[in-house]
Amino acid sequence: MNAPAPMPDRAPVRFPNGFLWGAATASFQIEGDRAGRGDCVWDAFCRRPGAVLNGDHGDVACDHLRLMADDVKMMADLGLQAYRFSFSWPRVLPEGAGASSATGLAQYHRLVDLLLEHDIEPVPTLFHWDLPQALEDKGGFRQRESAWWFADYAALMAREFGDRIERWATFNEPWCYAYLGHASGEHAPGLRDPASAVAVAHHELLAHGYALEAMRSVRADLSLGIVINPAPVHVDDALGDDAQRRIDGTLNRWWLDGVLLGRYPLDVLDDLGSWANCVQDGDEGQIGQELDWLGINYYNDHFYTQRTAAAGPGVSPHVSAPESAPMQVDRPTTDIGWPITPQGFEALLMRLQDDYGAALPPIYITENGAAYSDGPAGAGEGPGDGIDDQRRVAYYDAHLRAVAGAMDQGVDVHGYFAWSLMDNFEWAWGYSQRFGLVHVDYQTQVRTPKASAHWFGDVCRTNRLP
Ligand code: IFM
Repeated sequence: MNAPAPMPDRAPVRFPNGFLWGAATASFQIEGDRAGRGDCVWDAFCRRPGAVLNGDHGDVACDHLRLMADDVKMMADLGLQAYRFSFSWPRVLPEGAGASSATGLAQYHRLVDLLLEHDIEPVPTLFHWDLPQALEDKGGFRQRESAWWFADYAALMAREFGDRIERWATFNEPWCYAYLGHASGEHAPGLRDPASAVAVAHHELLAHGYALEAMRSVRADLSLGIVINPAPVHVDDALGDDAQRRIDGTLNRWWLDGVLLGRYPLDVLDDLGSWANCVQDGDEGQIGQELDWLGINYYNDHFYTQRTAAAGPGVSPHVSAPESAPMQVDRPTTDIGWPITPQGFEALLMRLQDDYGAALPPIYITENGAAYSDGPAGAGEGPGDGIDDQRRVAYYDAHLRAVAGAMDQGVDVHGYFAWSLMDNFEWAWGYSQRFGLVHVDYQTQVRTPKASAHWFGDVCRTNRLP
């Protein structure tokens, strides 16, 4: 285990009045209640032997749909002002399209009611990777038609909830769904086909563009955004600068240029060659609809070197730089092995401002957080009765200071959501990685706020870093 990072002597930092503080989760990662919804790609992926660590799955997860009243009260007690969650598409449309489920919609109406009763703003995302399996069976986001499946679903949700929810995101981290799901195959649906990955990357953005239009035609007063996960890309000399450009192109510029400028970068289209033939005339303009806000998820900078035989049989998600492999760097890491690089967070926010200027809408940090295994005494590594996850506190403190540093230099950040409210299903890692402010005992479903939850709650309430 890494030693807790020392907390240097630092001055308190005050955030602007009205800065929005919250925590985030996603449907498949916490909801449970498998009976109440249609199959999604992650159910199928979890059933595939060896796909998910320990054969873990989302059937129960944090049992949040059953425990939602307690969970919302816990959020209020912690001092959260907003809660970012995702709607499960197959819970409201078990077949992905057609008849909606009254039960599924009622579950979300109850959640939204509870949040509003507790004065917590609901901030839903429409797609956080749990595509209805019924749609995957028709080709999923590889099919152009998926743009209209998604727009219809988005319009339904706007009609149901638009009177009580103002701020919405269409997609969460579409890069991950496209490239981890269809190129490296480490996520659902588990394909390893670069052409499919690029088609998914494009159709997700096309779906985003059509959804914005569809939702605005239901209600003109919604505040609509998308959540992406750009990161600074570093390469060593062995890999070289051109690979840096290519990785940066598909990881970062494809998404940012697409949604903010309404055009894909020409060098990226060149790199992708015939894989990008799925892009039709007029698509880029449709994708570049006006955004009310941009969600940025940041965990760490990315470091790459040349892939060698020693790097093992993995397939790179970076389809235009297949010769690349992740590089271990000599820096402290979180327990999932990700380097801790808060200075890269500030640099990323500055780059957004420098590269996109007036095209950049207000930014919300929609995810940021760290996996640390600290648990209650006897079950983990924390002392006493509490869970003294000071390493997570140090991570949040450093990254919030990076956000504040960028804001001091003019970057227009309006809010911050910690990932995650509670420990949950960490995709191919199963339940082995704990990102929560709140510890979850998966046997008993007992929730225990960690030291970081109390620390973060104070930050939310006081609007400042101590
Ligand atoms: O758990 C995920 C989340 O679903 C999407 N963003 C990154 C988190 C940590 O890996």
